[in-house]
Amino acid sequence: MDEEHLHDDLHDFKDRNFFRLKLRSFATVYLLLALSFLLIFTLFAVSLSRVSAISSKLQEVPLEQRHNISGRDFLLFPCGPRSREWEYFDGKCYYFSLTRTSWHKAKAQCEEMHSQLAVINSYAKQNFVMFRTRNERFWIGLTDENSEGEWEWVDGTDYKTTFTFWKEGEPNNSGSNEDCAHVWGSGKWNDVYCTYECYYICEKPVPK
Ligand SMILES: [Ca+2]
Ligand SMILES: [Ca+2]
Repeated sequence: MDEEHLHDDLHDFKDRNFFRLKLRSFATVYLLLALSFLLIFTLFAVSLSRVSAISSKLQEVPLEQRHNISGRDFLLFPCGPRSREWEYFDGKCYYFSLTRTSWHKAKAQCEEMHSQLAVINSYAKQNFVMFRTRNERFWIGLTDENSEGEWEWVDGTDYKTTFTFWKEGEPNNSGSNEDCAHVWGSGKWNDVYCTYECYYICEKPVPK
């Protein structure tokens, strides 16, 4: 009987111990669960941030490609792929007009296109212009309107110390009324009255 009691007691103790153990193991399981949730949450947050980083990088790709394309286009069209009527020569861009107008209107039209009437300050540039204009007449950015005989380039280039390419006998200020310069036959320069209508050459720096 006693022995049986003892056995019961022992059994009871074992049961209690078992529950305690079980409780402890439950706590461990909960702790593990909580930890794994935390881990999962952290991983999720990390991967979410990576995804958003990647997606923002992906959004940058087309921009980069656009840069590459424009870089490639820049080699083909240094004056800009959207302004192919501008011709590149020696670090600058030139526009040869398709319509004729007076010197002042030509000057204004160049300015409207963020450029100026061409300043021919070297034989290389003269050659380029001559090749391009053939025997047609084109205004250049040279005038003595302010003071007769005092020729001035529109960009302030010093006329007296710079290259000139006048036709023989020009500038002659014919009829005391010739204050604007253009290239004409054989590409040489002539002064003519400023309301004369001819083509014109604009120039601008290579766009950045
Ligand atoms: Ca004159
Ligand atoms: Ca003349």
